[in-house]
Amino acid sequence: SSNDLGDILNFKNANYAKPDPVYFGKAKGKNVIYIHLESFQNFLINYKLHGKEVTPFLNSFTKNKNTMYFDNFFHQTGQGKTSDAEFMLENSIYGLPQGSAFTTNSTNTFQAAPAILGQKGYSSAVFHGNKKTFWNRNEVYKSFGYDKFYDAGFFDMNDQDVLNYGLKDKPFFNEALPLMKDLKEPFYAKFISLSNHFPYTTPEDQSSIEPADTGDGSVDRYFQTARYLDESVRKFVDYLKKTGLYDRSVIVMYGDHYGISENHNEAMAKVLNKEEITPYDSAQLQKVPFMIHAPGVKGGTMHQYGGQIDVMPTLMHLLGIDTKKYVQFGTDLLSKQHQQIVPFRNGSFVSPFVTSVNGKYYDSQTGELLDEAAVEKDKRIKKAQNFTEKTLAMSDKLVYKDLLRYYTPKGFKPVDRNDYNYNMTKA
Ligand code: GP9
Ligand code: MN
Repeated sequence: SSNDLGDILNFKNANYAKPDPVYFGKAKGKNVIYIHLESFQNFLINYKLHGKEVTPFLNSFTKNKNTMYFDNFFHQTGQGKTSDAEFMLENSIYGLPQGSAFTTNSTNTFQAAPAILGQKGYSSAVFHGNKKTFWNRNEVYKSFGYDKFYDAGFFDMNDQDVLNYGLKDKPFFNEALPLMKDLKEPFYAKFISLSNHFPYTTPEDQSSIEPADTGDGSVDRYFQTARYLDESVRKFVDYLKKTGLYDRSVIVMYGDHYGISENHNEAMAKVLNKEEITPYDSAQLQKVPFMIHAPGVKGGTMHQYGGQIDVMPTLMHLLGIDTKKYVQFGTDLLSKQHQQIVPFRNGSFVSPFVTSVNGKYYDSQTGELLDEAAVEKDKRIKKAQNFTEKTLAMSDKLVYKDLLRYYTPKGFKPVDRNDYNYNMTKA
């Protein structure tokens, strides 16, 4: 109903965080290159196994002078896994409490990043070495306004190069390079990697690091597939440098969700050199890397708390597009008004002061469980819990009732799904 929409518009207006002029428009007109780091958790960054860095390239990228690396950044996905991450990054709207919005609500009205940028002269494309129907991408990308979708049909899916869900990352990035020549600049392009995915199988002859020795196979191999991803991305970025694209593009890297579930806590305790993994540790383990490399922008390690819901407004503001008129549930990480409360899909949340896990609260700095009196005393806790519940409920209502049908931001042209099809295959 119009009341629902009105509530949501009020809510988003109240939560809007205005851009910081230091960053606003600093990447105006640049290409955007998203690199999706499959199942990549932040603990891998700077982790040493057998005395060696697991992901030397990504580690160095976090320290690049033009990279902003967010080290308190969390995934917020639910059952929709990869698709939830994509959904949040493209829309700043939460994935659903059950299932995946990609499958249940693919024909909804959205005001997604490719559509907004498309109306500012950007072309857009997704590259992914799996069938286009997986996660219903070929349908939902139309609603997002993606011009092109280079799925498995564009790649050489020979037996040797295919593993698990699809094309291995090295041939994937290699074969994507010539396809990129078709993209009209400025472009908004997303590269979804695949090899670092459960059950983390990498042919032994292709791994340049020994497995870990916890005795839990998937945990042990996780380091090897992460190294493989690291090498794949290094080559890709080298190419971007060679062609000059590196200087004309914002490169955004993000982990989509955890790789090691709580079923592997025993092995993870060994990996992290802890006696046990507490519920607090589990929540903190939901950190994934988030990096923005923008030419001309001063980099550094940023400690503000945030999550995937915040990516779109952050990026839009860097590109010089104010998000005020759009319905978005996250806020610009670089804004002074950014809310450092990171809701998880199950209603728990993290923040700099408290970590909430299934109705229990822990001090975020020490990991100590807070007793009822302490929770009662710190008024911020109840407020943050209420905010978490409210923002998730608003977001769900918006998706379930397809409410953006009734709201067209001024100057935005609604997406016509008929303008898009991904039936082309490679020549
Ligand atoms: C499939 C890939 C993996 O194409 O993106 O999805 P996930 O299993 O991680 O949700
Ligand atoms: Mn995934």
